[in-house]
Amino acid sequence: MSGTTNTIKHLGSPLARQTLLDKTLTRPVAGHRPIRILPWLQVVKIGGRSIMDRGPEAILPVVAELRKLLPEHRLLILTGAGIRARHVYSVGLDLGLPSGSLAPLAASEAGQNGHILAALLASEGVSYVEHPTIANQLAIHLTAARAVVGSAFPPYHHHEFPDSRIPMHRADTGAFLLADALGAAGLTIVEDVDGIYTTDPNGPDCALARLLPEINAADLAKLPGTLPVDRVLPEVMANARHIRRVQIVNGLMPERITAALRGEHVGTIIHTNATSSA
Ligand code: GWN
Ligand code: ATP
Repeated sequence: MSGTTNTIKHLGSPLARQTLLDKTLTRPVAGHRPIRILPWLQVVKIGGRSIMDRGPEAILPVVAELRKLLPEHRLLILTGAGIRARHVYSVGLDLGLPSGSLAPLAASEAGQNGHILAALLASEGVSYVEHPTIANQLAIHLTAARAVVGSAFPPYHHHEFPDSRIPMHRADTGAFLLADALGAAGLTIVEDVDGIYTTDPNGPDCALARLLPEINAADLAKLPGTLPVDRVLPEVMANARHIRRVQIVNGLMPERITAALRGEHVGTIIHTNATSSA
């Protein structure tokens, strides 16, 4: 053997020689629609303040409805944070904590609500699963049970964007990011109002509030005033890869959750215009 044989293995990669910042160069490689990891999964986000904080009066009918849904759908049920997170925000803000420190404090409240909901569904084989389990072992858990419960809050922790002192990526955003990344069949957000109104139906201008049966994410981003979902949600929706529509329904009328999962229009539908462009 001569000893001069070149044994270096060259890895051909269409992205090797170019900047990842130029979309005209990355699009031919990265512009395809990603696979749907769990295309049969329905994601349901249950409001922390709007449902869980109301106690048994609101929670038990929602639990009964979810229980009835199990033979029909496989569910990832995600919970929001609610009033305890608002309390911890105010304590933390008084102490000068940055948003990156407030984010995990609020997130743990979303997890607690999930533990509560999972306990109420445990007799059906439903468990609370941790964030790392959702990331890595969701499929096996959903093979063992028709549904699992998790925290809707995204675990940004100290990576939370410092744009505002209150963490901007909260439970609605976390639920959407998961549903879209998993290529789920749908996302339903359960609140205590019939959907998105032109102005808060429980606010000072409630007499002027008009329900918006549907709206696209770009128009929602421009809607002035408050929303029943995270302000940043429509901006995140602008980059949706799979989820084309999200429906916001009133969980105080729990039968609307079932109707929404069957594709009926019973709340506000937000259209995302999901595309495959890079
Ligand atoms: O603790 O209720 O998961 O599923 O964002 O991180 O702040 O953690 O910092 O697997 O990893 O409090 O401990 O807590 O809600 O988030 O969890 O019981 O590292 O199962 O340990 O990404 O649950 O918790 O709060 O979701 O949203 O141990 Mo909790 Mo949450 Mo449990 Mo989870 Mo965070 Mo883990 Mo995590 Mo932390
Ligand atoms: P979390 O899960 O983060 O705890 P949540 O989703 O349960 O929160 P809220 O963030 O309180 O609940 O959102 C629901 C509330 O938003 C409604 O009770 C309503 O009063 C209020 N709201 C504000 N603006 C609007 C709007 N434009 N249309 C509808 N509801 C609105």
